[in-house]
Amino acid sequence: MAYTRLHVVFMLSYASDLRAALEFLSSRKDEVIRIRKPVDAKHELAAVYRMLEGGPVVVFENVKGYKIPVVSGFFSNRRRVSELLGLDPSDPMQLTLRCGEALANRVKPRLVGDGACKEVVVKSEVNLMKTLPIMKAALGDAGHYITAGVVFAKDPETGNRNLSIHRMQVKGPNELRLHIDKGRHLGVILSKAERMGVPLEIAVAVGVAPAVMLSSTAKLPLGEDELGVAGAIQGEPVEIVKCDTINAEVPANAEVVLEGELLPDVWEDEGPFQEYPGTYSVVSPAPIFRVKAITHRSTPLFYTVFMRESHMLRGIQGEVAIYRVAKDTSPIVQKVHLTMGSCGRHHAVISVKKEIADHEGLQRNIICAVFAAMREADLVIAVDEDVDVYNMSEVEWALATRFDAARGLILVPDARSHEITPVSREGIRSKMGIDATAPFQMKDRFRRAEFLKVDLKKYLE
Ligand SMILES: Cc1cc2nc3c(=O)[nH]c(=O)nc-3n(C[C@H](O)[C@H](O)[C@H](O)COP(=O)(O)O)c2cc1C
Ligand SMILES: [Mn+2]
Repeated sequence: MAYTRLHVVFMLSYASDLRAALEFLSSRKDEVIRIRKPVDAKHELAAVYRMLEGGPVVVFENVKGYKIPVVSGFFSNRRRVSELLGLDPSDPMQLTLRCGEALANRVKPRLVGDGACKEVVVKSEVNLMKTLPIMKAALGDAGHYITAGVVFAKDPETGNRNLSIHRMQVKGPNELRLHIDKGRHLGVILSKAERMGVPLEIAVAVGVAPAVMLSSTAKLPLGEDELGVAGAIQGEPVEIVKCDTINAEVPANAEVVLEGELLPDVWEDEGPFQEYPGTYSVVSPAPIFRVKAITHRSTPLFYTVFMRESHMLRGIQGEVAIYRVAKDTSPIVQKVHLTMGSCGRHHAVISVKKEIADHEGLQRNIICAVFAAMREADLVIAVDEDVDVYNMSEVEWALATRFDAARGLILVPDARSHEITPVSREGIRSKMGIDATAPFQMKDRFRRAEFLKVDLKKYLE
């Protein structure tokens, strides 16, 4: 489907506003399901969502004991993400390229005086569980968790803003424990505050524009503001407002905002929680987030993220990182895909176009570069440009017809992956590269049979 320039500009507004996006999707067939039957936030909501995961956006309108609906699933489906960004959904690679461009051409946020996120301000007697439909998802989870909270923090030394998503376990009326993985900027910033002996003020926005959500997983160096990426994705500056009780800014159109501070040097047990691989995390120490104020829209939506959406949010930005390094290694790279079956991070499929004899072999250099580009990339499969990297059945066809294990397998024993993967030994895991490309010299032998191009619609009328 061809998109005119005007169409793209029009569609971009959906990336800058969650409500506009929901309205747009609601006007289309099968994009949004509204569950009107009462659902318990404890276990039931997650169980129902799991049955619908990967399909429509789901709005739970009647969460038992709450007036606020739960919404989830904008990012559970790649086609939908492409459409929200005004891209052609039939070419999933556009999304990777668009997010890559956004990293290179950032648009700074704009401070405004007031925002819808402050229509209601609760400063006294903050009670998280009473106010917000915070779910308990898996049966073995330790408690109720906020899963879609974008943390806005400022480096106490430089004042630079940082965005990242962290799961948060409710531990009291105004207290959460916030999980921070190794290497996260929030962890670095918090340890600076701890060294200074001061609390780290943070704001957590739950329910933000799709562009802000997508930028919160962008891979930037410490000190660079992810909001600049969001501005570039949505094609206009993100409007931000000052918080009421702390020195931080949040998107003016956020649905719900928690203002508060991470206490210095107080870490308590958090978990277990169903981690991204679908297994439970081990209990580990986490900083305490003391909430001072909750602000929200007059009729807020409470955003909640489940597994597939989390895979997609990370996977897209992972592809951006892989594509950049792979393309720098050799321009024969065409498309990259981090598969959903590997949680959007462990398995990459890369297509290459070998045009001259000297291109032979480069696909293997590229495989090694991808191992280096992303530490969780444990399996990298190189295929030719005639294989659809987004279709795992196609990829399997390439393995069946173009891969010989004795010649095309690259093994790197005991490299570093993600420590949460149960099979890794505290993060140590072997990497496997598979060269499923046809040897350039024998291209003809591997050529796929061609057929006449026809327009099927004409025959179905
Ligand atoms: C839904 C979702 C949940 C996440 N939960 C956590 C978490 O609990 N702890 C964590 O350290 N990272 C978590 N992440 C990953 C970080 O948000 C992500 O890597 C981010 O880019 C880190 O930002 P930074 O580069 O500024 O540190 C999550 C990501 C998503 C999409
Ligand atoms: Mn960062």
